[in-house]
Amino acid sequence: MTLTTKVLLGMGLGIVVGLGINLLGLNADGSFVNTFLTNGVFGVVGKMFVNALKMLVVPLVLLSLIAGVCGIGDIRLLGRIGSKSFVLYLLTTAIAIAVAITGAALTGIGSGMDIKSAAEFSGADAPPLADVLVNIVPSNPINAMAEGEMLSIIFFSILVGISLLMVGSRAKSLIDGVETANEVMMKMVGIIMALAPYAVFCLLAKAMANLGLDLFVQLVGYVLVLIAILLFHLFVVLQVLLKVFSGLSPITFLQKMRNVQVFAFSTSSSNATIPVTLRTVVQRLGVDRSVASFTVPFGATINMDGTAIMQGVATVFIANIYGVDLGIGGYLTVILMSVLASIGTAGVPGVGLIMLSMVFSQVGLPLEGIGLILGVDRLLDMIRTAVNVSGDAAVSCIVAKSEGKMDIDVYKDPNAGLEGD
Ligand code: DAS
Repeated sequence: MTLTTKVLLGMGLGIVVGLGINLLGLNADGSFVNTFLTNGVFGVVGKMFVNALKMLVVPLVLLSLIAGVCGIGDIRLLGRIGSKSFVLYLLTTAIAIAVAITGAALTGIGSGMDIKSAAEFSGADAPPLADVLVNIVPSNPINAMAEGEMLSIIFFSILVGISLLMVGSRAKSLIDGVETANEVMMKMVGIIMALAPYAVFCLLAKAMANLGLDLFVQLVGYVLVLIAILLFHLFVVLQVLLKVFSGLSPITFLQKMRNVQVFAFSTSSSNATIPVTLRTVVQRLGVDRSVASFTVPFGATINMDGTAIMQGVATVFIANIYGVDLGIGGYLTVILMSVLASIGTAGVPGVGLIMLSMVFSQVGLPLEGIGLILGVDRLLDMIRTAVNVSGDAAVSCIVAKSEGKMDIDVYKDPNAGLEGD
């Protein structure tokens, strides 16, 4: 049984058990069920899992960013191709998160839940945006890591990566060490995510027992709005950008990207999909290998439009659920955090959720809110990973076309790259 199946099973069982407890009236304050199950076993296991997610954030961002920047290999590559793809990746992610927040705010998902009456959480005020920008440059990087100041950690990590590249071959052993440490972090993410089915059961059982059908209906709204915005970004935003910036046919692009999207959907991992993305972008879409071999892995590391969309929608949803008014400054901070968080998010299953705890911390939302959406996240991760890799391929085409490093005949040939398939 795959992890995805186990998580979905945990989600279903958690909802059934939690709703059963709620509807049978077994969750009265002080009752056995409330004391030993809802706020006992379920609460403890859920909080331990959320803590484990938080535990991963700092080392994961630090190492995956340094390794990602070092992965560029040659500082000179940061020239035209590097800067064009970097700007386009940030642009698509910023558009994604802005559309996500606007769309989620317009739908009002999560509103009307008086969850504070559960006396469980209260959101602090989001820090002013000016303070957020000042804090990007840490006065003490070690303290920033200890305090989980993520913007500072992201700034410091990128600076370390660029500096390692500038040192060149003498830093090779250190770069190899960082890359190995990053692999260790990926294994830790895998271990924590393997526990997700049990945590999902406990978190959803507790949430449903305390909040009942209202929350279930709100969760359905969250899933539907998020999927709608993900599909809008994939089939409208990315295709308009492809057409406007390269003149290439969006229909051809989507037809040829289908296999890549299916692979990304089934693995929930941009990194695992890199070989498939690379082969398709070069052999089916006609992008010159010298461009694709940089833009595809670079995109898998720093470009996560689907993840940023999830973070935007989840932030609006949880802010509404807990009655926290983020205000314009708060949402601008979320946009900045999500764009930067997506840079620091490695392309493996579930890391978008781990980065979400970073976004929540920055804007003062209760981290326990992650427990409410954790159960449905695995399915959503599959869809947003397909969106992530599509963004990587679209930008690769735009950059290659602008550099005259694209074989248009291959792009237009429906059978290109299918030899031997
Ligand atoms: N699964 C991640 C990826 O590989 C995205 C995420 O976790 O949001 O792109």
